[in-house]
Amino acid sequence: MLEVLGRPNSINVRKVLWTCAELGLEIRHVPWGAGDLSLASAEFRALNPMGLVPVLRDPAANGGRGLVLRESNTICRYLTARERRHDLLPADAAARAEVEQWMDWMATELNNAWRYAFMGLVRRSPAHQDAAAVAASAAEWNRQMGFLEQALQGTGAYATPHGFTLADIVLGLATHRWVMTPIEHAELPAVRAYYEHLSQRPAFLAHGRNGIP
Ligand SMILES: N[C@@H](CCC(=O)N[C@@H](CS)C(=O)NCC(=O)O)C(=O)O
Repeated sequence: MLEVLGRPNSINVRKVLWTCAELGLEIRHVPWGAGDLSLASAEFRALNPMGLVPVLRDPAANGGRGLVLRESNTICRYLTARERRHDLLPADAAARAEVEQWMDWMATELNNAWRYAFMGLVRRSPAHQDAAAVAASAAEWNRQMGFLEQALQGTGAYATPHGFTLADIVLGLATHRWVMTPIEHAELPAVRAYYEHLSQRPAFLAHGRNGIP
């Protein structure tokens, strides 16, 4: 059976859990990084020397020799390709690139924008309590979310014109994080409507809009 390793309050783990649910995959979920399941342990480092979650184990891959994979976006793309679900990740190169540019943007520009404010306000990290830096991070976070607002105003529904895709899984989780973090939020009506629209999906309610920021 497929195994997804990683604590469920990690946004990167939740990308994989939500993707598995959309694909209808039966998985074993082991919450490494929570409780006694230390990411510093030799057992976990043998799977990911970088000590980060998520990790996917697919024992049936590579002709039965198995596959151990890290990097949340790569795992989501792998599972989608494995299941031949071109609705979630188009086969057409141009359409696929339109999906992937949002996945890359979320993991780089947007993630960098929210890090300080999120760590300070939600995780209450002692190293992220400088008020000016929190305010600057929140302002940049709102500015970046404005790009999603523009896109959603154009499509009227999802991030790309290609229906619900992997882009919406990563952006749905990012939107949830933005909504749940106690910053002064920019007025972004299309983003708010997107959040409600995604909430019609049971997998988003289970793995995204589930009270965990
Ligand atoms: N680029 C990686 C980032 C993975 C990552 O930063 N994971 C965090 C959780 S969201 C982690 O494992 N942090 C270490 C910890 O929890 O101790 C990915 O997308 O999978």
